[in-house]
Amino acid sequence: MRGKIIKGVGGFYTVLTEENHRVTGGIKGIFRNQNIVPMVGDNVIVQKEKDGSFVIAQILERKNALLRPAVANVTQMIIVAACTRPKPNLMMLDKLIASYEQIGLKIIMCFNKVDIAKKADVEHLKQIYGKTSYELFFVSAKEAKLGGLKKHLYHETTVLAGSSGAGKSTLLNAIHPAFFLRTGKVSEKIGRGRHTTRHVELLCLDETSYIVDTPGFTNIDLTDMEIEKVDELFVEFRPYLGKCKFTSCAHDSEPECAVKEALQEGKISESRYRNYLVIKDEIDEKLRKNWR
Ligand SMILES: Nc1nc2c(ncn2[C@@H]2O[C@H](COP(=O)(O)OP(=O)(O)O)[C@@H](O)[C@H]2O)c(=O)[nH]1
Ligand SMILES: [Mg+2]
Ligand SMILES: [Zn+2]
Repeated sequence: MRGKIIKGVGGFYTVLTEENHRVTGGIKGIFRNQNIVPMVGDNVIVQKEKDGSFVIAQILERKNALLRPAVANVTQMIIVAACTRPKPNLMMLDKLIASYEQIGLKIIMCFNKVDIAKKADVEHLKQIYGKTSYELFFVSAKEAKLGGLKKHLYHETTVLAGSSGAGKSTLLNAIHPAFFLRTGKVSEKIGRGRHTTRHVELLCLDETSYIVDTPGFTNIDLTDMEIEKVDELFVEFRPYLGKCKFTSCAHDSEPECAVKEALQEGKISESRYRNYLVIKDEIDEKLRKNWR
């Protein structure tokens, strides 16, 4: 039988089969010797053994494998940030975006809590991210006003990313109340408890639509980013790359820089441009530390 791993705990995996059954089992002995570790999101072949138990007999080729959270075959990311409370950390947001661009994932931006946001906060975010090519949604998860976001979740394996408190779990509950995700302070308290596990789980909207909620990140690893290629990770820079006077232009203080011209013309936002420079500085600093 073919199926998809939706959960894995202690060497046991729950697989949603194509016949829409949930079966749980371990992996075939030969895998263990080969050091192959199945991941949530893996498409697999499940076998029924003579004793009635199930084993994963084959892992089909992965299209990609995200590390945090550990999920295979992700097709898109929805980056969730609150318009306010907490005030969005645009530096962190741009780092997240860059890290998913690096993997080549499709990105959707979702700004939540419009119900309590000032018009100016919303306009500010629209100004900045409206200059990227990402689809933008301004929503109120609390009031279940999702502005057409839900239809983007079908036939995709979506990971929700963004800092804790942005409203990711509330958003998923608004999309599909049967998810029953813990939200708010309660979940934070439970999250710190000793007995809590933080296993990644694929939530099924339907047989072809999966979503992963994440607890939220605080730091993003930029170590495997190439400093010369950070500009490519900023989508709205791309039309200008290769058009600067110097082929190795870092778009910083060089003359006749096409990226800086686009910035002056307002085609690239100050905020994104500044964060681009900061990301490069941080990579540079890390490289230097490693050399010492
Ligand atoms: N006013 C308002 N509060 C929200 C909204 N969405 C979530 N919240 C609140 O924000 C807090 C964090 O929400 P939660 O879904 O747990 O965030 P997560 O950490 O990203 O999963 C909770 O107290 C929610 O009730 C919203 O659209 N409007
Ligand atoms: Mg949550
Ligand atoms: Zn340049």
